[in-house]
Amino acid sequence: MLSSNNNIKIFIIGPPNSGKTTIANYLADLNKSLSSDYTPTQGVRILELDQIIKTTSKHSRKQQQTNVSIELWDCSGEDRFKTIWPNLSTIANGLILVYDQDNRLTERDIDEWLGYFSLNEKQCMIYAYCKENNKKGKINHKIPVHSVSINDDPDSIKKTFDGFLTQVYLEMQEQLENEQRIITE
Ligand SMILES: Nc1nc2c(ncn2[C@@H]2O[C@H](COP(=O)(O)OP(=O)(O)O)[C@@H](O)[C@H]2O)c(=O)[nH]1
Ligand SMILES: [Mg+2]
Repeated sequence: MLSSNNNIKIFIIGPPNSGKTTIANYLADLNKSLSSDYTPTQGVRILELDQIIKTTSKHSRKQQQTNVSIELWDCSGEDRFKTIWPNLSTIANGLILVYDQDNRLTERDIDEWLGYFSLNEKQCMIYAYCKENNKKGKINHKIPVHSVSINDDPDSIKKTFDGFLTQVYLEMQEQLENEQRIITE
């Protein structure tokens, strides 16, 4: 199926209470103050944001700007909702796994979380979320792991997200070109 490149769906998954909703709200410019009451997300909530992606054309080397609309799918981390993920994986363009650095995941846990979605490495990113200035819980994985904190350095969340978005967009473009090549061959 040919996909439109201007609508990008990014799924945010990870254990309950790890910071997924906080990060999604921050990226969508919703609320910037933290509430101490924890309300687990039920199922999934979708946040929409518009953004400009800057890339360099492969052919002319010219700078290009593309307006994209992004859907952030902020998913519940509870086990009972995981069964629908393999189906949703067909519409996902990118996947962000968030874990709390105080409750770090093992490499195997990470593979299990990412395994619900059949996306390639370029379509995935991991946030090691830090609530209390503890930057020790970052683990190594072949998927890039970014240690982030909303209190300490919120800009790094935005910066790493923007970089990831460009990577996802380029990957979508490549997949679209491959689909078009197959059709015209
Ligand atoms: N102290 C502190 N609490 C935080 C921070 N970020 C998030 N929280 C709290 O951690 C809890 C879980 O966050 P949430 O984003 O809802 O996690 P989710 O279940 O992964 O969506 C909430 O009560 C947040 O207010 C932080 O930087 N510092
Ligand atoms: Mg949540």
